[in-house]
Formats: sequence, structure tokens, C-alpha cells
Amino acid sequence: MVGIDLLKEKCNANSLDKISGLSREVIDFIVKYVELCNPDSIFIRDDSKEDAEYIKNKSLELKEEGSLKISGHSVHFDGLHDQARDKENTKFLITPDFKLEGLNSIDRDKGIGEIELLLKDIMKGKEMYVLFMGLGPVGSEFSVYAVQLTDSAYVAHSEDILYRGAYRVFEDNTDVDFFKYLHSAGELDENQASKNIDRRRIYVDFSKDTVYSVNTQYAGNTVGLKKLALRLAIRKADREGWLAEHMFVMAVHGEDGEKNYFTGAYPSSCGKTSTCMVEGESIVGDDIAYLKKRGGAIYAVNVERGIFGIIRDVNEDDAPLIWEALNKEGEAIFSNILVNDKIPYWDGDGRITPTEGNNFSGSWCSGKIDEFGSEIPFSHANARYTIRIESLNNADSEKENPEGVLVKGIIYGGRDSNTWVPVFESFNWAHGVVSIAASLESETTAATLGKTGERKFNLMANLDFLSIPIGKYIKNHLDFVKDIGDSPAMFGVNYFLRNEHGEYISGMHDKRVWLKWMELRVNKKVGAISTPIGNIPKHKDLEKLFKELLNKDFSLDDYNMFFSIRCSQNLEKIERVSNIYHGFKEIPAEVFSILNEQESRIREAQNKFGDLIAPDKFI
Ligand code: SPV
Ligand code: MN
Repeated sequence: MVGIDLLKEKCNANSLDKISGLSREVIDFIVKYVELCNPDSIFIRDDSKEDAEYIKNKSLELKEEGSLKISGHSVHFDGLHDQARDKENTKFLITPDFKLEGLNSIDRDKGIGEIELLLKDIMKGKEMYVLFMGLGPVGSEFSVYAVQLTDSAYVAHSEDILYRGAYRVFEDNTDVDFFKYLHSAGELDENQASKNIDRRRIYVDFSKDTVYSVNTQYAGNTVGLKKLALRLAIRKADREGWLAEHMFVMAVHGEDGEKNYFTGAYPSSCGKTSTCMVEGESIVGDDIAYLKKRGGAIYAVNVERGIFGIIRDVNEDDAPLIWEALNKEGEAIFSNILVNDKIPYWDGDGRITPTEGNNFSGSWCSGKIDEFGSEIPFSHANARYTIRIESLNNADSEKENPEGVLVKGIIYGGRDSNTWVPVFESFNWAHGVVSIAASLESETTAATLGKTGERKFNLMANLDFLSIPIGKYIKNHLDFVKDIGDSPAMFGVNYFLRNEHGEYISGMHDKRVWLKWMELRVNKKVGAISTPIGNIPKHKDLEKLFKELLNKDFSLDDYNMFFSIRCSQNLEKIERVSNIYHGFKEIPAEVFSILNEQESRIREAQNKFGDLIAPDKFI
């Protein structure tokens, strides 16, 4: 049976009816993968509440999720070794004439051959869910559309929480350009987790704007609209002259009540979500933003409508807004935490942890070890929660604005124990792009598979998702403001500075102060001290903010400990970063000239004042 007849056989009347208004291209895409994956049935989802309910219920019925005590809450477990993004098996499919220096790739024909073999009949006995979604507010000039095919009700449910439904766009327009995703969790084990993770593959085919994901469930590998879409969007943005970034969007509120929007890029688990979630400010989005220019200014939208956030250390004191959202009725998925008596527990939740329950290893009790003899923690370090932003009390009123929000400042932050000061501002856009954004490094965390604690280069916190040559990506950033009147200010932040005993010196809430200082800077309400790495705050301004916001005394000694310029470490960083760029072709010359200038400034200061320089030396 071929084509539409096949759909007729596998869809019920309601789903068939929804197919009838779709374009040939959409139907062909569905048919192609129905033929290959051979699901028993197909569910076509529109934007209705009933269809969202259907998928949610399926996930419970098929035990991909289990219900929890609070109404609307559920738990999902990914497999023991399927807990993070799999960078090694995420590859770009490329043809011989296509160069993608430094990025993980595989010959297209070979990759397609491999994936088609893995997908053959993989959905036998299962239902295929077909979702029509929007990246960005539906109907906005920012929006990109996507169709997701998946056999996982959990993935489909997550997608509904995280993205805006856009069936109506596909129904109304037969020429809509769209990204395509095909996912199968593959064969499942007794815990409903993907069994064949040795055959886990995430293959990105630019030539067809299609991503394949197979034998995995972890959302970072499977939810098409998240990191899979970001890889396609970076290419689309490159073609069309905008930016697709791994950024939050938030408002920092000024004294006069004015909202100043910032975007911020941090590698996973470096404080990105907790920054846009601080008390007193409001959130538009926590993970992915599209930035476009209009009328000589830059505007941003949140690509998503939900949060897939790290749950570790979410407790009443440190993350009160998330804590509240996770303790009230309403839709929320908890993944890879411990469940005991239908209550979820996680690391750093501020409660006494039960010694037994169910977790991502199945039935768990303390001391349980895996097949390699390692102890299985009760909750994974990359355990997550999935909620809608509207369920947060600090959701910003402009989060659905199709025009986006005006960007006044851009923040880059990494996990850095000994180099950057907690907050500083670049001298100008190009200095920020090169010495902050394109020099970003971070010590590795649990959000991707592999060792933790290693310092890794991660330009714009977007390296994992980069899909164009690195030099072109930097050039696009440098050029982005060429026709802009007043370009946004650019800042670097570092919440992970340690003292000589290896202890973190920043408090959990200090970022509230750094944010307010950035707000004062973009509105030119405070001065700053010009140092070789950029502009840093004055003690008196921080002292005032610490008192007002945190009721803390910020002494001159504290200030010197936080803000002294560490010359050797900054020079070593420049050397590491320059070496990386020397290894690539077609890096803009500005990258080297700006790094060289910074190096000279630091050396000059080092000769004059020594290796560790207190800020007052620069006044
Ligand atoms: C990240 O790791 O940056 C995340 C979660 O936002 S994931 O979906 O895994 O990408
Ligand atoms: Mn992310």
C-alpha cells in the first residue's frame, strides 16, 4: 500500500480529516516515514486541548510517564545511560564538496543508509504522533515552523509543554517552509526506557532541513524543536542575516519600573536558568532566542514557551520561584529524579532523602551500584523539570509579543574557577564578541555525556550546536550591528570564581546584584573602572546594591577579592583561545587583533602593578 492509502489505513477518521488540509510536502514527509517505520497507527495532532490531553494520557497509559501526588504532575525516566545529550553520536550528514571544519560529521549517503536501517519497521506495534509546532510566537516575523514525528508520547508531551502548537499555520498555508524531525525511542526495556542505546544516533541533514533521532529518549537528543532545531536554525539565520542563539531572554527592572531586556548565553549548568529566574526580575525564556534587527535596533523572542530546567539545587531558599511552580497543581514532568510514595525527590531539594524508591535505574535503594560498580545516585545530576513559563509568577508580560523585546544588553557566562571577575563590560561590541563571547570557556558539567570538571572552549555557549564554519559564525556576530545605531552593551559574568582554598566566593543570590549593575550600565546611570579586560564596577555602586538587594555589607576586601585582575590567568586564557583559532581557517582578522591588543594591555599592567591587580590601580 502506498501514499495516502497507507495513511487512510493507519489514521482514524479524525486524524484523516486533519491531514486533508495539509500540503503535498507535509503529506509526502509523513508518508515517507510511515512507510519506513511502519507504525500500527498514526495520530495527527492539531492545536486543540483534547489532542494535547490525548497525548498526555497515552504517556501515562504506556507508562512512559507515571503520575505523581500533585494533580498534573508526572515522572519520566530515561535509561540509566541515556541521561544527557550524546555529542559523539550527533553528526551532520555532509556531501564530499561540503566542508564543516571541526564539527562532527559523516558522509551523507553513509549516514542515511545507517539511519534507514535502524528505522526500518522500528514503530511496529506503536503509534506515531505527528505534531505541528512553532519556534517563536506563532505568526510572528521571527517564527520558524516544524513538523515532528515521534513514537514517544513522552517526547510529544514534552514538546507540547515546551513549544507553541502551529497546526493552524500548516492548515492555512500550503507553502509554509518547515523543519522536519523524525524520532523513535526504539525498542523499550521493562522500565519503558530505550534499550539499544549502543545504536543511539542523532543525524542532522541540512540538505533537507531534517533531523533523525533514534534509540534515545533524553529530551536534549529527542525533542526536535530544542537543540536539534537550533542546529538547523543557525544555518537558516546565517542565510537570512539574523542570529539563533543559546540564550535566555529576561527583563531587569529599573528603579523607575522600566523593563530592560537582556539576553544571556551560558553553557549548560552554568547558571543560565537561575539568572533569568532571580527574584525581582521577569523571564521571557531560559534557553534559546532568535535575534533580529528592526529600525536600527535588535529584538529577541523566546523560541520556546516552556522550560526544561535542571532540578538539582531547586529548593525553597535558593530557587523560590521554581520551587513554587513545582509544588502547585498543573502540568509538570519531573525526569530522572527519585520517586517515593508518588513524591519526587532530587539533589539539593532541602528535604530528607528517602533511602529507597524508583529512579532512572528502576527500583532503587541507597548503595545500589551499576554494572561497572559505580554507585547510582538517587537523582541524576542532569535530572530535569519540564513546565510552561506561564506557570511561573515571574513570567514577563511581553513573552508572547510577536514583535519581540528590545535587547539592551547581552551577557555571556561560563564556569570558571580562576580567571574572569564576576561581572564586567566590554569596551564595545567587537571587543565583547571577541574577548567575551568568542573566548567563552567552561568547566564541563553533567549536561552532556563524559567527564566533568574539564575546562572547555565554548564560543557563545553555542559550540555544541554550531552548524556553520566557526569563522563565519563569529563574522556574523561582528557584522550584526553594522547598521545599528546604539548596539547593545555586552557583559561577561562568572559565578564560579574560587579562592585559594578552592571554595566558591560568590553567594547564590549575588547575581541579582550583577544584573542590577548591568541595568545601571545600559542606562548610563553609573560609571565604571576601565581595566585591561574591560569595564568593571566601582566599589561604591556594588556596596549600595548589595545593601539594598541582599542586605549584605560588601566590604572593600570583598570587592578586591572579587574584582582584582588576575593577569597570568587572563594571559593563559588568551593563549588557549588564540591557539584554538589559529587551528581554523577563515577566522576574521579582528579576532586576532583584539586578542593581541588585550594581551598587550594586560602585560603592560602586569609589568607596572604585578600579577594580581586591585581595581583601584586603574583609577
Ligand atoms: C542544555 O543542556 O543546554 C539544555 C538541556 O538546555 S538540553 O535539552 O539537553 O540541551
Ligand atoms: Mn540549553
